Amino acid sequence: MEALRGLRQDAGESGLLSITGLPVDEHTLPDTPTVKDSVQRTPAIPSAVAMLLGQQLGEVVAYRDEKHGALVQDVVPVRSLAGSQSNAGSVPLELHNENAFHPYRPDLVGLLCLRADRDGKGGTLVASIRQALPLLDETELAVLTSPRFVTAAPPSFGAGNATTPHPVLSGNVKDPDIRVDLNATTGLDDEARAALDRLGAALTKVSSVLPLASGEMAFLDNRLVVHGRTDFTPRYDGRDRWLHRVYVHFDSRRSAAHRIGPGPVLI
Ligand SMILES: O=C(O)CCC(=O)C(=O)O
Ligand SMILES: [Fe+2]
Repeated sequence: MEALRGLRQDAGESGLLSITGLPVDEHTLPDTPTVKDSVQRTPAIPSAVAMLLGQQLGEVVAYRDEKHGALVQDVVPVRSLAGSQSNAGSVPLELHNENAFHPYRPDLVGLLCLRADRDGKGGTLVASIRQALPLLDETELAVLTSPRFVTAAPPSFGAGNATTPHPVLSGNVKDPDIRVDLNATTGLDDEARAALDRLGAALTKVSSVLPLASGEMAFLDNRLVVHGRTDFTPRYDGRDRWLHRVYVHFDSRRSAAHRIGPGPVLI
């Protein structure tokens, strides 16, 4: 509990916290889902664990237009989406803040591993802006902190809609927040595009694989950390890699205008 409180206060250099030894029994788990937009709606121990830890940290929220607005979502490979830049793909997934296009993106992303990739290959990639910042120079930082970037929404959220121009780095210049999706954010001019390339290279350089084991849950501070995924080889046989995902907001009041009624689902 102290570690969870610590994450809320300051997520440290790596911007994440990993909790191991959670009650997930790989042998009694059902098959890994294989269909698109799979979610957890019936109670089970792993989904309860993901919810309880998420609720301990803040308010678990979801988005109406993503995975049916369910609070606990499955991250599993789907055959028809194998080549997509999405959590259902199995090609390399580029580094991104979760829902970077959204004005009320999650503060934390929680990933609970039910089944790790059997080949030990598929894994979450993480990179913290705190580690990448020293690799950027003053000129690049000046560009990245200016509103010279837009981020496209994914198809499920009505593709074609892009954000209004936003900075990629904001807040304290010495310890900024990051808002970027290397697959969906574009610079509006040559200088902005060049600075974005440099940021992408710096993040890639400091990125590492988060080796999530079954029964391990990581919470990533989505204001400091971008994440992605390595490629891997799913078999779609019920034994593929399987994560539960939850999103956490620290202040649920802030997104009131984006909520559907009083519940935790955002538009
Ligand atoms: O598969 C993963 O490890 C992460 C995929 C991803 O970006 C997500 O679930 O938000
Ligand atoms: Fe993601």
